[in-house]
Amino acid sequence: MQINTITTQPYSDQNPGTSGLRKKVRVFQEKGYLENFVQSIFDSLDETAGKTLVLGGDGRYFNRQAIQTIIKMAAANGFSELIIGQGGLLSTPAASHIIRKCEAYGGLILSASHNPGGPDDDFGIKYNVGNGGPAPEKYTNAFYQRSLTIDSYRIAEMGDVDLDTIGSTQIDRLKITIIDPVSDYAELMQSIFDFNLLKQSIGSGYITLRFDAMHAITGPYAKRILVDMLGAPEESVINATPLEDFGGHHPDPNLAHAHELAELMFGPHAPIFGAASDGDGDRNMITGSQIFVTPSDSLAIMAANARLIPAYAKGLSGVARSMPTSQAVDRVAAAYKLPCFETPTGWKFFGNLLDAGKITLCGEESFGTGSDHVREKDGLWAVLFWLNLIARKRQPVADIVHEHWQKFGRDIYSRHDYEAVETEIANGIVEHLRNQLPTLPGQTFGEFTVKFADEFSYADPVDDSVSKNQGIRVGFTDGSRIVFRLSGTGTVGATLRIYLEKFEADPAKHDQDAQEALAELIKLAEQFCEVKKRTGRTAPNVIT
Ligand code: VG1
Ligand code: CO
Repeated sequence: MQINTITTQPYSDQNPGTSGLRKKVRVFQEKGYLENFVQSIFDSLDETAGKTLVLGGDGRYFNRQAIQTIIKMAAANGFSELIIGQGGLLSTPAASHIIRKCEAYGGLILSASHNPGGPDDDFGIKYNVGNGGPAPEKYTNAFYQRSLTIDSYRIAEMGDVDLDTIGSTQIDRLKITIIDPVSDYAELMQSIFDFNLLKQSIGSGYITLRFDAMHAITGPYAKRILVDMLGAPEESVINATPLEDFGGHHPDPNLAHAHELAELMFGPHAPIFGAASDGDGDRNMITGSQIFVTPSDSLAIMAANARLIPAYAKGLSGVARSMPTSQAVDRVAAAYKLPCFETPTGWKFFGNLLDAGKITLCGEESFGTGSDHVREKDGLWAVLFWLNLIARKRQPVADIVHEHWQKFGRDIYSRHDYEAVETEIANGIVEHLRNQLPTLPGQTFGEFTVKFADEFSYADPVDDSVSKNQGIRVGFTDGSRIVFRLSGTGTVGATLRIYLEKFEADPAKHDQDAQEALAELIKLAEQFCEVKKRTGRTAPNVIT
């Protein structure tokens, strides 16, 4: 095999964000752009020679081309085996599982997750380490530093590999194995949940369900597991065919983007359970007939009921949530005397806690929940968790949620996103917020008195690494919070996220509309950050 060393110019913008490097497809198609980043990753790893790499993506536009390029580069960089999902497909949690199961050195996942796909939209690439989780910051910093000085990459001269036929081929010293992307993952799910009970509950008609795959990666996974294995009717899975452009939609599971499902769930013919997942299959939206479960509540409810699920029957070692996620899970942890950790946004911060056995469950407000079964958040896992819970409790979703609130109180929660804000304006907002931090504590605004105001910094209890500037928090004496941070996954300008939460202990007030209940905090957030004033906008782009 002829290996060529190609001279290249560094790009200055290959700094991975919250979850890998995400850019417009056209940027990735620029000369050497993809190659530079992949070589920067390979150069930063201790070793590539003789190692196994897992490779797959969410099937979005440019997936196949990128995979062919990466195969040739992996061959040139001395890897000895590549494990690739058929068709170049692997959901993010499935990739995480395969890395762990095959004891691979790491994996490359090609996805821009919930961002739209197509020639004019987004693409992304992320490196996962041997535990199956996203590379921690010390790696991603190294990738970025390397990308700033890179002057050549290595690529093998070889034809395109057939990605569609399952089986192994040997090309010189490189073994390439194409695997079924679903079967290992389906087997893992079967080892966690009570599939017999689920089959009965679905077969008897007690559980009726609708899963919206949003034309993204979870279609084949949901069909195999929910329809073939658990016996749900074919029509239970909608938008099940993965498309390169997700049918022109945002594959983002929330009430705004999964509107077909939302209409059904709040209409007269709603099934007992409805859910959706995102582009790469790691997010989940949970709904029941006439009710939407916020991701923060979902995490808390899972933690409170984990013993009902076979894999967690012995109880949890601890729980964790990202900083902007509501404190609902903290209340469960306090009641059950479980350790509870608060980490920065992004799944990479849960890895050490999971590896060290300090936590079993973790989640984020951004529709992400997961456990120690893999090292990524996992959409279908969350769906099966809820189905198993409904089957065990024999209660509809609304009853499960209301009972939980009665016991623990409700953390009324919402997130407001201002997307594609001019970078300079967004930086100005953050600066303005930062300047106010020293003066806020002790001040009273209407019914709210500021208890603390700071910029979140995280010291990892396992490896003592410190991550600074992870979002601005304003906490009030009654436990309410407003959090501000800039997104690290967008590809146009900056996205300001405002997270709002308020605790309500009184069951008589649990049915309030979140936007109404949070109205005072929403006003206060504007007073602090001036996003409307500074951008001239009148409302957020997305409210979740
Ligand atoms: C967002 C979410 C964060 C999540 C990340 C990756 O990041 O807020 O909680 O971990 O997306 O999820 P940011 O920096 O834009 O707020 V995914 O499903 O897009 O890989
Ligand atoms: Co995702």
